[in-house]
Amino acid sequence: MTTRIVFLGGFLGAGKTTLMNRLATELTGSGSTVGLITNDQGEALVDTQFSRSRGFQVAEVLKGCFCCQFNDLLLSARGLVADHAPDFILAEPVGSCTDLQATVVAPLRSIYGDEFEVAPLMVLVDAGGLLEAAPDPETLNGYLRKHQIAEAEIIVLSKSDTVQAGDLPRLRDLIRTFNPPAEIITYSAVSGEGTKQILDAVRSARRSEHAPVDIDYDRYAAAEAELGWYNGTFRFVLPPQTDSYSIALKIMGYVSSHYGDGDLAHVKLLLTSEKNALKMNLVNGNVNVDGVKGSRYGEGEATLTLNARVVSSPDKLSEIMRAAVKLALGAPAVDVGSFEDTCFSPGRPNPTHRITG
Ligand SMILES: Nc1nc2c(ncn2[C@@H]2O[C@H](COP(=O)(O)OP(=O)(O)OP(=O)(O)O)[C@@H](O)[C@H]2O)c(=O)[nH]1
Ligand SMILES: [Mg+2]
Repeated sequence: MTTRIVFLGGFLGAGKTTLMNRLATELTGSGSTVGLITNDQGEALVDTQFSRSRGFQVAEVLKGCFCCQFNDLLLSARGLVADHAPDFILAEPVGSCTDLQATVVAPLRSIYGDEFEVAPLMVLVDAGGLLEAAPDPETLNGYLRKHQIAEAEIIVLSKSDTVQAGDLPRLRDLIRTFNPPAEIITYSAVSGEGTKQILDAVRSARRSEHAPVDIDYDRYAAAEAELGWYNGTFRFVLPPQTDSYSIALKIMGYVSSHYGDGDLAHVKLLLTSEKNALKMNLVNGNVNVDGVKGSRYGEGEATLTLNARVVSSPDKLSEIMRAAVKLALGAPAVDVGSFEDTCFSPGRPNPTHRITG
């Protein structure tokens, strides 16, 4: 028997984890079993902890994207199958990753087709982000975002609630200039628009059949290397009635004051204490809060997981993230008990397989 696997790609902050959790909720609600796979260049992921806090089975592929850690992806998928026999595996590649058709989808289809049924590649595109800045293939970031769109079989035009309805036809036309045959589904996690269409595509028996799209690995690698990639975990003790929301907002405020909105691809944090848990995201200058558990007030043993993907040198980013935490914990006078963090620029992608035929 094969397990259906659905890849949800798309640029940093496009809404992949939010959609993945929504789909998992809908699918489990209708009696299906679901396993999730998250992915990152580093370790200590907000996305994994958030998805686990929602009660889902989550496997992680760490220290490299699915293409470079293909064997880990395979082990993770097989582990979910062995332990939970999911009807669906939903997998979220790193947001700066592309060439998934050649390096992930094609190898799974051609080498492991007796184990996995690979759904058409879904790629999320942030409608608000697209309206603000169409991918300019002459820039490194634009080249990467354009390739992500070009290799998609289904484009999820996400966050439709952030643009005027009248702008949507223009955005769909823009997407078609990069990828004429792709199916485009307009989606909003806020209004629920498009959820049924996406679920229909996930549940259908339709398989990926797209051919890989040419790519210049020098430009792709240079686009990824523009980013500083910070993952940190801080542990401390919060006094009673500490305002977690205020701590999170101060961190985001400090980071925002040091970088332009266009450079802040995605900063996300999860702050959990014995009393509450709070997730906050900063994408393109917009802060979003997802209450995870309890009220805004935390207390007791607390853990802060902080992930930032910013156009920056790693040294500068690391310094700013540490300073942000120090400043935010200064007002309630909390001592950072312990922390570990890493910050780097992603290395050149070196895929395990690359099937271009
Ligand atoms: N307004 C609006 N916000 C959304 C929507 N979908 C996601 N978001 C918000 O966008 C932010 C980023 O969403 P994520 O799901 O974490 O994005 P992602 O693509 O997984 O990001 P990376 O893992 O960093 O690549 C979060 O604050 C979400 O709440 C949407 O449809 N509308
Ligand atoms: Mg994510």
